[in-house]
Amino acid sequence: MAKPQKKTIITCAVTGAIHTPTMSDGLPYTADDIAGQAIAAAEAGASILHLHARDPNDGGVSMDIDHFGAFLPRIKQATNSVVNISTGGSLKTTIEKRIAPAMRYSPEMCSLNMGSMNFSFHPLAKRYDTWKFDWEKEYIENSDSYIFRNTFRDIGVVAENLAPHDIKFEHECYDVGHLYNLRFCMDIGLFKAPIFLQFVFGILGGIGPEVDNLIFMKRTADRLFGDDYRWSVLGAGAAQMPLATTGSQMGGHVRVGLEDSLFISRGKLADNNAQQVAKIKRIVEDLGSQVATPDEARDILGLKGGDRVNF
Ligand code: KMH
Ligand code: ZN
Repeated sequence: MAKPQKKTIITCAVTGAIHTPTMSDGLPYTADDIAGQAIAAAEAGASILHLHARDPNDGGVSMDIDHFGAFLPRIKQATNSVVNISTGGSLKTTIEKRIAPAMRYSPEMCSLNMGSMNFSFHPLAKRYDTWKFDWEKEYIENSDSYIFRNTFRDIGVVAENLAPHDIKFEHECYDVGHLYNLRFCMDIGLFKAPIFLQFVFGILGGIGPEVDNLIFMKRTADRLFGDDYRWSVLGAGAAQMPLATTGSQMGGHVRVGLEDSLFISRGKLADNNAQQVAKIKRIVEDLGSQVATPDEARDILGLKGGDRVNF
């Protein structure tokens, strides 16, 4: 009998906030555009939508529950997608503010960053002369002195406050040490298997986007978590499509979206998120896998179900 084809989950990170200023017209920041692009990404093949909110007046990072509330119900009505709310906030937001949207809307998933780190994108400031909004240049220039704070206590605050909501975390691991942080958190009972790892490559401050590093992260995860984990690959910037392709061939799931790269190919800005989703879907299918539907993603990750969210 033929072996069933592997199902690959595509996550689309639609807008971002921490390190994605608005210098591409393709990047959505109003509720209408975030909802519209999220729905189109779902139609193109994304079964998980990783969502940040932005202030519609200036495109700035927002953890305001009303800004999330302006697009979440619309996405739910129009798609069967799994909604994943970010707890990343900006590099200046407190952990209490960062969990407020997930507490209010109780999504099936939310992100959880697994360690404190430098998280810098200051080299970008030299590449642009014009900015859409006043805050962007200074925010980007000063990112060389920001610390993305995710201490063990912060991780505990997220885990304990969100535990009653039965939310599956997208554990974002930007370096090998973050896998060990997660193992420690599991040993003290903060998270239950199966866990979902997002290996993040190419952030300045984290591990670089080389295939060797992907293999190293995967081998380390195998050693620490055995069979009790699912995993996905996120390459920032130019590494996005190549690493997603390699990761999918190694048995992983993939994350694309304008949050992590504004481009669709070398030097060419993407018009929208759906374009990137369609591209990785084409690649995954051409290489012999199938793309998971939202219900298949729920099954693979052990999610609580779209009827148990609060929006
Ligand atoms: N864009 C990722 C590299 C979060 O939302 O919690 C960072 C991120 C963090 O996705
Ligand atoms: Zn994010």
